[in-house]
Amino acid sequence: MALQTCRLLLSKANLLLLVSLCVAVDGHFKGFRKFFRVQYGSLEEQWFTQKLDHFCSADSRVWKQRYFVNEAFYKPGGPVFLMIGGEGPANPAWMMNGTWLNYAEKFGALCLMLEHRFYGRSNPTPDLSTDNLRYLSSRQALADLAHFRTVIGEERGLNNRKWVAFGGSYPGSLAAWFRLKYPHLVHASVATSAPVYATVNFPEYLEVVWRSLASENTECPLLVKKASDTLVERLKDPKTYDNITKDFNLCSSLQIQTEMDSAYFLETLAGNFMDVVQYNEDNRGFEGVVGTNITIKVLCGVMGDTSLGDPYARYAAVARLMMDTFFMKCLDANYSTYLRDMTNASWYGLAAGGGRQWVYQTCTEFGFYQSTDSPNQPFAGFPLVYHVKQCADFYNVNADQVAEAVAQTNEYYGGYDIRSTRIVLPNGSIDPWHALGITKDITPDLPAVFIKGTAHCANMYPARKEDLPQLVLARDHVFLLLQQWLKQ
Ligand SMILES: *[C@@H]1O[C@H](CO)[C@@H](O)[C@H](O)[C@H]1NC(C)=O
Ligand SMILES: *[C@@H]1O[C@H](CO)[C@@H](O)[C@H](O)[C@H]1NC(C)=O
Ligand SMILES: *[C@@H]1O[C@H](CO)[C@@H](O)[C@H](O)[C@H]1NC(C)=O
Ligand SMILES: *[C@@H]1O[C@H](CO)[C@@H](O)[C@H](O)[C@H]1NC(C)=O
Ligand SMILES: *[C@@H]1O[C@H](CO)[C@@H](O)[C@H](O)[C@H]1NC(C)=O
Ligand SMILES: CC(=O)N[C@H]1CO[C@H](CO)[C@@H](O)[C@@H]1O
Repeated sequence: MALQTCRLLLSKANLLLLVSLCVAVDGHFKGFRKFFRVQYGSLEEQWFTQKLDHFCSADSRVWKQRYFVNEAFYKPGGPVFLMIGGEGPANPAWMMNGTWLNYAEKFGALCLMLEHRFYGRSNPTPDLSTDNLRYLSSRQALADLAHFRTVIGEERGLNNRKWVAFGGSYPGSLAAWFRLKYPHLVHASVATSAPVYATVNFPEYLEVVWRSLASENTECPLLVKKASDTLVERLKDPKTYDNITKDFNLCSSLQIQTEMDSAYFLETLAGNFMDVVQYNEDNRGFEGVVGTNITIKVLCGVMGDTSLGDPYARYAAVARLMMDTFFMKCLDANYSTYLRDMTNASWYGLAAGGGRQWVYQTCTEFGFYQSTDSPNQPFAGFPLVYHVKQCADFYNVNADQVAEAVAQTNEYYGGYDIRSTRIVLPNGSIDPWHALGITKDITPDLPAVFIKGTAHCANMYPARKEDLPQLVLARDHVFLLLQQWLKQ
């Protein structure tokens, strides 16, 4: 989100706070542009004229889409690398760091990054009203990519160059689908941590969270479960609310009026673990992301620290650690506030960083709801109905419509059944998203690259000396595939 190229899909409750996919929020990068100018001369943001609705020829409205170019590595005759933006602002940090640039250097590639419509500064409509969000979809985004590819190819004389698409998380799926749907425009794709299968209910996410916590310490998820169960039990008795308010440092005294209130509160707390697991030890610091030193090891350390009291007290200590890390004075776990922010259609609203847009895409295309509906996971209290109800609350989309939209998405893209060539699909074993990814080679031309022990999009981040040997190998593996494919 995130995803941007790859934050994607964190728990929704934290979207308001943390949106920044694999290519994260550019707001963190003050002074960044200045540095760019010095380094490369031409890394300013640029604007591309795009149609609002690619599927209605009668609609001639256009808007400006943001993109970035890095020509530093380009050698005439080289390929063109296109980084696909996702569910958050495109972060120009990716034009300066990232594994794809190492590849670009070796292949003499021109590097482009296109921001996704409706995210960051690529704002096609005057606001984010539900009516305007009709133009937000992966299909429109792919059509944007196709038109961008065609026009830039003509303008810069790059039509007969080989184009390679890159993306992580939701943009990873877009990278695979771009090759699938527009094979004449893109020669190969690197689709990292791509959830290619849409599903309304996604309880497997929290199952992987259990396993990833257990891989640190088998006790850890059991302690989390104990804490979470205690909390759920206490929530049944309003006399405990004053204590809970203090324990979790809530911004206003806890009131539970509806199931949505308790579910939102419980999901927010679980989100601390979900986000840390999803990004565990990823090298995201270069994007300006804070809190990268909070790892599974740190959280399990707190959960195992008996000096802090019972598991419930340690769970509260984790929440306070996260607040300190993200400079939050208190925890706002109020569904009414969330509802108010998520329904604000202004580009200046608190959810316009991507939360309102991304949840709309889940309601109208993907589902992906990280529910507590499986018994084999540590949390409780935010079932599928809670997630789906938000579609109605925020966009007036009902449960049947969500189910139908998700089925259509799989019908349109094929889900796991990808029929194409030259798409590599790396996955990380502790990333909860791998459960919807491609985990086995489909054909020799559609290989999966499995990276044991790494999290979401790990192979995209800049290399560093602490990287696991299998991560280094995975990066080399992708390089060798590209080398082979660029000769074809
Ligand atoms: C609130 O916490 C205090 C101090 O730990 C404890 O004595 C009291 O019983 C708790 N109140 C309720 C209603 O659980
Ligand atoms: C949540 O926020 C709403 C409006 O913003 C307010 O009326 C309500 O009292 C708050 N509830 C809690 C539990 O803080
Ligand atoms: C990012 O790239 C710049 C310029 O090449 C370099 O100076 C910097 O050390 C890199 N940062 C990271 C985190 O790799
Ligand atoms: C993480 O880093 C921040 C900033 O450097 C530091 O203040 C904090 O204590 C660190 N937290 C942990 C758990 O290491
Ligand atoms: C939406 O957010 C903007 C920016 O924060 C604010 O000015 C506006 O009043 C909000 N609108 C509503 C209806 O709350
Ligand atoms: C965790 C996971 O699903 N990993 C899979 C990633 O892809 C490889 C194939 O390269 C599978 O063997 C792994 O099981």
